[in-house]
Amino acid sequence: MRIDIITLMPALLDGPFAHSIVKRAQERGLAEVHVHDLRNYGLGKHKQVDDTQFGGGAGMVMMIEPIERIINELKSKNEYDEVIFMTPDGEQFKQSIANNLSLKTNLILLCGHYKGIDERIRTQFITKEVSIGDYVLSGGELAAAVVTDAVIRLIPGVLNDETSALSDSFQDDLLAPPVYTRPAEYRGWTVPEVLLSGNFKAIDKWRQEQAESRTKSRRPDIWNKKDSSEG
Ligand code: 6GU
Repeated sequence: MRIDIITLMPALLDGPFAHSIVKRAQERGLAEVHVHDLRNYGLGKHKQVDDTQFGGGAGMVMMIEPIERIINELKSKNEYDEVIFMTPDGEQFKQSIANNLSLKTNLILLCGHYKGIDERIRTQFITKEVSIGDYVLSGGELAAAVVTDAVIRLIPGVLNDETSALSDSFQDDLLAPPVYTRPAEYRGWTVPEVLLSGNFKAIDKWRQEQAESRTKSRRPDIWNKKDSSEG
């Protein structure tokens, strides 16, 4: 999988992909993340990328042409499954979207900034709009990092333990059960007996019950949706 991120703030994306699982995915040749500075595609000697909005009002708006230039350049080299605009008014990102995107080959993520982008970019170039939650970030970069991480870790071979992505919270609309490691007792704080029992049937049952009770109490919204969709 190849992910191309278009941004006016490439420095914001220096960190997230140079470490841990996304780094390993790239080292293993399972994913490539390319960050592109939109400024390089700006107009004129000032590399202009934004302008005031028609009709008046505060805040600059990102112009069509620089974005068209870079999208066309990328499309001339790769075929893209989706051109995704990162925006707080997009579809709320969730595990099912990450699962879906992890099956794609090439993705473009466009990070918005300032007041927004010329609406014609959205209508002409964008195939999907994604938000990571109901709060406003200064730009789409951190959201793009979130989506990139969530998607890349699902690619087969990226995680060492192939089963671990499947047991994540949300993967089956349940929160994950609690986990413990050595020592079995610390300052008198103990580990649930069943986990030390070696009885894997009982352990599975306990984990399932814990996952369900956690989901019920912490995320009744997810629990109730689950009931109605299964009933
Ligand atoms: Cl994708 N962008 C911005 N600027 N703010 C957000 C967001 C995206 N998702 C949640 N808040």
